[in-house]
Amino acid sequence: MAQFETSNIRSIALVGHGAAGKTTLAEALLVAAGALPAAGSVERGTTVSDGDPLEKTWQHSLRSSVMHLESAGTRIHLIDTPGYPDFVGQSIAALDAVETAAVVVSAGAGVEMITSRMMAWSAARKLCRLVVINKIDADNVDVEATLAAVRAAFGNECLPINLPADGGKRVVDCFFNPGGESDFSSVAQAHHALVDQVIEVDEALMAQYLEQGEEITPDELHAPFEKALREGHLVPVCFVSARTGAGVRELLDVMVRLAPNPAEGNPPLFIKGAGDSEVEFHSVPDAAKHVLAHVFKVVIDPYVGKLGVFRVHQGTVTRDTQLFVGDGRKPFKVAHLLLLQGGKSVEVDSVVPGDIAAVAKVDDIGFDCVLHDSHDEDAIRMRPLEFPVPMHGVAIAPKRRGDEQRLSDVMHKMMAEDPTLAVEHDAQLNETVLRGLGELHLRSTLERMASQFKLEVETRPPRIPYRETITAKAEGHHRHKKQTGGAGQFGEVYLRIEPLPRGGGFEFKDAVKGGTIPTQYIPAVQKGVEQVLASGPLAGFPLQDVRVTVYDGKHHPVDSKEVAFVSAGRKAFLDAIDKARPIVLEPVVHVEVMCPGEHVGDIAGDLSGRRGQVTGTRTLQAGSLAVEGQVPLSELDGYAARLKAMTAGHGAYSMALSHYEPAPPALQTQLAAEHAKHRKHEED
Ligand SMILES: Nc1nc2c(ncn2[C@@H]2O[C@H](COP(=O)(O)OP(=O)(O)O)[C@@H](O)[C@H]2O)c(=O)[nH]1
Ligand SMILES: [Mg+2]
Repeated sequence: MAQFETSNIRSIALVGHGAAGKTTLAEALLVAAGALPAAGSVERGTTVSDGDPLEKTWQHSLRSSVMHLESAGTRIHLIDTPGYPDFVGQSIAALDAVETAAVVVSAGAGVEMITSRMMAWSAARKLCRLVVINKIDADNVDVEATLAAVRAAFGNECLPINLPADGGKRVVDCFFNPGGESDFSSVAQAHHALVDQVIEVDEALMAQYLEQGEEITPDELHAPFEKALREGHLVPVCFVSARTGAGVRELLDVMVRLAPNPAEGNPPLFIKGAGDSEVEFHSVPDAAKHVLAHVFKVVIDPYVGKLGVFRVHQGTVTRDTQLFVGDGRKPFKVAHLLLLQGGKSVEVDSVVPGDIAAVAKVDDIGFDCVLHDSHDEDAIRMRPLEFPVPMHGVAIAPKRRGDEQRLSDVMHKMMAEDPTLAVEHDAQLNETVLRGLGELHLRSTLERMASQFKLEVETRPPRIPYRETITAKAEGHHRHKKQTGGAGQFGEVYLRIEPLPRGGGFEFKDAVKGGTIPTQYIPAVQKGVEQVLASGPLAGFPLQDVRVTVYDGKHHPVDSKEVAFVSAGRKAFLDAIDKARPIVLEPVVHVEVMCPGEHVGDIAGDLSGRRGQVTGTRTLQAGSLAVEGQVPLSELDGYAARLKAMTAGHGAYSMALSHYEPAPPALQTQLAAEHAKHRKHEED
């Protein structure tokens, strides 16, 4: 396989709402570049990127898929991503592997929920953006209106670089060689709009253009074009039909000639060191420097094992390179270096900045880790991405007895693949809760567990993940003293507790003076205190946002033992909580409901009726709207069914944790009473 230099590499993610045609477009691009003899179809389950058995049954992408092609001496890495809110974690992660986000919009459906989210997320990540309006072949689509909607939603810097012609059967170029007739608007005008927009970022060129009235060639425009892309001053719009192939060659041409190479994009931000010595730095896309590569995707296959998919940001990785994982001390040797084509792969000798490749069977590799080859630069990581915090939960237990350990192993494997999955243990009910972004997300996770790992589970609705905290400062004290025949037990602890701001977690401080509690017993006190955290005394929920300061105590030269201080620490903490006005916190989620316009009133009214707050509505297109709001999670029980009923099946929603806030008093009392009953039951 030919080697490519960084300047001849492009990395592009196809992102956007579900059913916009991303997977079909990826297929069409592979065919147009000759990487694939003929296009498969999503419906028949024969595409390169939806190769997973579950994707074939569901007929849409559940995971991101990495592909590559070659065109005009350029290697293009493509990442096809899922477009449903439930699977958006994969799409967010892909943004760290590319310079360009190609946001695919269906000409029929227009701007949708994930379209706007991906536009915003990729802008926040400083990616160059390209809008691809797909399905220009389809019947009854108003392509002109879709372009207008894109510009209304994302600004006038969205400018067509080509336009549909012959009723969507082909496209005409507005940039390199403008000419011909388009189905709507003038090609010459589109050309001038582009040139005007581009030269705004280059004063010298602007002067040449304005004062001397000189024509500017596309070559002269290249550098300012890239600058305009980098600064978000220009978002080119292309038109295609992934189905008929119209505009696909032209899109490939745009990717080769205009999409930034790694040196033309905005370099990503890395962080190294910890605490005060933490420094931020940008990678340099230079093949001769130290290696910096970022793992943005991990696939765990029961047969092949773990595959770490990474983007090279700096340096050259060759077969036999020794690489460190994050701050790991022991390097691993790259045995096989793979370029992926969906589920298949080809081996290559080396990869350089801009390349996306994979290594197999390296245990230490996890999602989001950085691979590097410098011994002294430890703890290197990328500026973290923000993923939605999963709140949709299901309590699970293995169907077969004795599978508990395997369930825990499999869930850890699945979490390593998916940053939007979480597992919680409900200490009080001794129950395992799996959390994801939505019903579909959890269902596909459980299906994968069954099909891929042959692990079947029973499910039931989980408890709401309430939390407990305190609202006042208080002091606590306990003296643990036991005299049982021989050696006694003695330990005494004085501590102070105070509330931390929401999200502050837990802090433990040792302020003991003069060794009244000997240093070696402090960990025992901390252990006792931490025993309380999993199940708070008020209603049995995890306790958070508390600082505990141990400041005094007493010990006995003979009878003081670890157990004594564990017990004293625990009871002193309970004593303090009792006086610190403990309360129950409830999770409030951010919801986004997408529905046809006529149902907006009902949806908003219904959310308000659920102690919710509607924070806004956004027009998407084609008569559909997104209603955004915040609602306590406990009020969303059965919401999927309710939404279906309200919108005759045309609504969709997603949610993620917003914050925790005090539960209403009646709910507090109820939860505390249930806990008291439960405890009494256990004591009887
Ligand atoms: N008419 C038409 N249909 C298309 C086109 N591209 C994709 N589709 C169809 O739209 C549906 C969704 O396509 P898919 O590629 O799975 O979309 P994705 O969810 O964005 O990956 C499928 O039924 C495709 O056959 C197109 O250019 N024209
Ligand atoms: Mg897809």
